[in-house]
Amino acid sequence: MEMLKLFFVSALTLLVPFVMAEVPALPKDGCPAYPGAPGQNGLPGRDGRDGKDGREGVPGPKGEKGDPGIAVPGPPGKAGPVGPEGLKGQKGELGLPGEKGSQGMAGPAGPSGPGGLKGQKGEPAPAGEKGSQGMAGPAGPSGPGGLKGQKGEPAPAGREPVDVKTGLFKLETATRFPKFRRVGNKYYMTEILMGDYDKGVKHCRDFGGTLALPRSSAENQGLANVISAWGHRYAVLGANDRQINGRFQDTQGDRVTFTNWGSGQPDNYYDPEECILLSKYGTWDDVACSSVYLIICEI
Ligand SMILES: [Ca+2]
Ligand SMILES: [Ca+2]
Repeated sequence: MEMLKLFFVSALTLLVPFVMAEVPALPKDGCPAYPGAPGQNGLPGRDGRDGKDGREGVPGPKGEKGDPGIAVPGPPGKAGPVGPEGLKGQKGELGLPGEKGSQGMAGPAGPSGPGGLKGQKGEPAPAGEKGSQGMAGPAGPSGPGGLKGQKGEPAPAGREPVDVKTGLFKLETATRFPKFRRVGNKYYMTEILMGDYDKGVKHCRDFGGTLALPRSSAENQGLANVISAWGHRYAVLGANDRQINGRFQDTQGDRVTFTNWGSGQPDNYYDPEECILLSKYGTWDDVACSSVYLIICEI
């Protein structure tokens, strides 16, 4: 209805100019009027307003399935939760050797090595100045017997001669050793005991004797024979030069007067050499007091 009304209004608007042109206007002063030439058509009118939307139509039939679209991967989704630990993989192949490292720090010092070999004996020193006169030597051997004297007065009754008693005492002491032998007025005796100087001094003292020390050439040879007879090569003698090098004294502290040094001895070679060995050949050599030889006592 609204649309129809609008239509009539529009048609009337278009017809008005033509109706107005056909009717002659009345003269103001009473003179007849002549119609003029028809005017030109007016300008077309403006477009009317749009009508209202119609009612919604019935949905059309379903169209055909379209062509498959081009798959374009979407953006990556969020990281999922951490999964359980996987199984241990297989051992990989051996890698390339690494570069050579820098030199390490020096290690701790090693243990000290074994002692070196004994050095060669040095050249003999030049002879020293003449020394002062030594002490008086031992008494010489007794001379030939004198003429028989006159008969003296009878001795008073008394004790036994000293030599007999001493001899018995010595013999009694010597028999306490498994091996003993008389040489002159002495007995040399041994338990076939090995030891150094200090052990020998103590051992012999415990038996009431002293460490053997020949006081004469005869005793020296007798003792050398004993060493050999008892199956040994050396014995330690009862003297030392611990107080003054080169000045030997016996176990009582008395200076040793008889000696039988081997060639070049005493030389104090291993500085110090403060004790003495006697070889089975009868020669002496100064040696370290810690040296171990056969211990022979005397009384
Ligand atoms: Ca010495
Ligand atoms: Ca020596």
